Amino acid sequence: MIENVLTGWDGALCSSRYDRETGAFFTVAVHSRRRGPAAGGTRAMHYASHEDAVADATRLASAMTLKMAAADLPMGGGKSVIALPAPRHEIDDDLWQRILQVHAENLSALNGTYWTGPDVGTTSADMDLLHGRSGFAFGRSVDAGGPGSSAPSTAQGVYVAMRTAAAEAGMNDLAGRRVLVQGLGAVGMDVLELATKDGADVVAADLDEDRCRRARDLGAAIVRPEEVLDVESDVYAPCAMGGVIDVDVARRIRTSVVAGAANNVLVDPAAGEELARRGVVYAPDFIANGGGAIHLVGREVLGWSPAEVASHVDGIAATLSEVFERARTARLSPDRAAHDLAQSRLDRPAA
Ligand code: NAD
Ligand code: PPY
Repeated sequence: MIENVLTGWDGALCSSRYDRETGAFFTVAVHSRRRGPAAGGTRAMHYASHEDAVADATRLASAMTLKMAAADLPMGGGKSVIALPAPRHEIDDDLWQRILQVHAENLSALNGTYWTGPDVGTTSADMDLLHGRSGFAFGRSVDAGGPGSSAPSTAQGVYVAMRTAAAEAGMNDLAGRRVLVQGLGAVGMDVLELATKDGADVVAADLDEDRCRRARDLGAAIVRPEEVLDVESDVYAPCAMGGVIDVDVARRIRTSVVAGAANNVLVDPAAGEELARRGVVYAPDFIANGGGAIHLVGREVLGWSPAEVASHVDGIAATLSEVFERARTARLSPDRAAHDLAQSRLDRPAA
């Protein structure tokens, strides 16, 4: 029941709407506005139930609050989810445009309480339409006057996080190390390229054959999606969907480092404790994947140049080192230490 999702959530607002004409079910979750207006992408996909969509939106919005605070950005956390009437690839362009128009109405109704941006299932071109109709979308295409896709900055941040976590696990660099990339989308493919350039031995998986073919051309070995968690690696980079590591997976996964782009990688804090107990170094997702938020908020709110964005994305290394240091000193899992760090920044809202 949706009520059960919401009674277990500490966010500020969750607003849902069913549009009979398109068959799409929209949820905008605003977790916190303590540091500024809430922001986070719009995810569009097919869900098993409306309850699952609301649960995804609220969890993703909570993660955005932590991400903004950890990166010291002057925004709160929010997210929207469009539960589509069919898988994204089955939605034709005419229906998609009508769905986006309804979502633009949602953004206008919230009048800047929540700013959106791209996420799984939406693109910069979609942000052009949403921004044109509401004025509350980050991440427009360069042609429309925006900063373009956040994915390259996210990938760079994940790569920095991988290297920092690998050093924490005792590796000098990624050369000759086996890096397992799960999901070869906008972020995962760039992560694969960066790791390959570093001399890593990359193994990758995606549901999409074309993406696997491209990864093979870039030198990666391909495994089937359902085999990923059985593959032995030095670094595992979850770059598809979240919820991939529960306690059982944490107990058996054969890797030294987990550092990827997916939001909400851990099913619950106990999975993070189990990884730490086994000595697997986990780079908390809301720090490792903060590059996209740094790109969007840096360029569009703070007026940063691309070089300033790049320097802040590289700063993910220092934030992560602080997390590992806290974890060691306080004998906490890095996940717990990262929550504490983000909370301490939330308690001192941005000026
Ligand atoms: P994307 O939709 O471009 O790519 C996701 C890829 O994962 C697709 O190629 C898809 O086929 C693949 N995939 C889905 N399920 C899979 C499975 N079970 N096994 C293997 N592959 C699977 O999305 P993206 O923009 O690359 O984002 C990836 C993840 O990173 C998402 O969880 C997203 O929320 C998160 N993230 C993205 C950004 C960004 O800037 N794009 C920022 C922060 C976090
Ligand atoms: C994410 O980083 O998960 C996002 O949703 C991207 C984003 C970041 C900041 C504003 C809007 C979208």
